[in-house]
Amino acid sequence: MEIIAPTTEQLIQEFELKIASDTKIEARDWMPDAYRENLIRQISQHAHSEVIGMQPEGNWITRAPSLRSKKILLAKIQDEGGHGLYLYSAAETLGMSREEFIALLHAGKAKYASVFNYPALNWADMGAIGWLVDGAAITNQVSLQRTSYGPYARAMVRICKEESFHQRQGYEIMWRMMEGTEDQRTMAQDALNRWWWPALMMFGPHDSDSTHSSLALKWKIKRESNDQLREKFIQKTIPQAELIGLNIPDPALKLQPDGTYLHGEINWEEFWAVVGGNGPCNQQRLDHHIKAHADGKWVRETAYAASLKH
Ligand code: FAQ
Repeated sequence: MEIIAPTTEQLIQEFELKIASDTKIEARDWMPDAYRENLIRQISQHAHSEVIGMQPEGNWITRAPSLRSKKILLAKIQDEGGHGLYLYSAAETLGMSREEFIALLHAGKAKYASVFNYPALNWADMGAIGWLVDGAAITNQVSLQRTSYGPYARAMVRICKEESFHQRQGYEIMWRMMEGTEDQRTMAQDALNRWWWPALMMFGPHDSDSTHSSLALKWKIKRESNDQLREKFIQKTIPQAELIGLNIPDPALKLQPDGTYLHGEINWEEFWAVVGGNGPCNQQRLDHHIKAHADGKWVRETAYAASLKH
């Protein structure tokens, strides 16, 4: 019997039916090129963010104020490395190798989250990063657990469990500092002042300026828009700041009768400068990654050689 290959129209129809019925798209399934490309771009950016994101906190492991805080910070940073691993693996199912992803990062052609362009200046920044950066990341990632691509969705489920611990450890640092001395309270407020706006920038440009959102939302790669997620984060984080006596560094902040907050506008010029590769620590982050990757070459080669023996 002759087997007739489906036409492109039939393949598109089948793909869109799966999207409409919330059936996950798997690596073996046919998918439009634009769907594959958008996923590769987003997951690669996400994976690079997890790994580059280890640097601002890694800088503080040797200066943690107690053994307890050092152990927690070490475990947290190690988790972020693991998240990068799950995400590179998910992205590899789309047909690009880990080496290609890393080469694009090193060539400055792949992005990572803008927030990791900012320096971590003191211990309170460990609190602000966990509370705000992981807090923003988890707001986005809870939504991404329902993304239409199976390997990405499954990676997100595990990542979210760990990210929620990270958010709490960061908030605990801030809370304890706010219960401490006047100097500690000043440090905590200063860290919030420096990390608040970069954390809001993590959600990307306004929906009206977002290049990829319309297709990503249509194909359920993204389940909520940049502005919807940013708004969720803002509304839940302000009460957390108030509870421990911190002030959100936004003069336009105003509580409305319905209990939600009006807030000010992000400095978009700064955002686009950072996204364009001109962030304060971009070169330092890339140089460090390139060096660490070169230093680890012998480990990769040894692990590979050992794997051939079994
Ligand atoms: N930074 O059209 P859209 C973490 C770029 S994980 C840099 O709206 P999209 C854990 C965007 O790529 C944090 N670039 O883009 C952790 C595009 O440029 P392209 C990472 C940005 O993809 C915590 C252009 O602007 N999380 O923190 C940013 O639809 C602590 C136009 O933008 C994820 O990556 C930005 N903030 O929406 C680790 C989540 N925003 O590619 C260590 C997954 C936009 O055309 C320590 N990603 N751009 O050259 C996403 O959900 C999406 O990619 C968005 C952006 C929402 C980030």
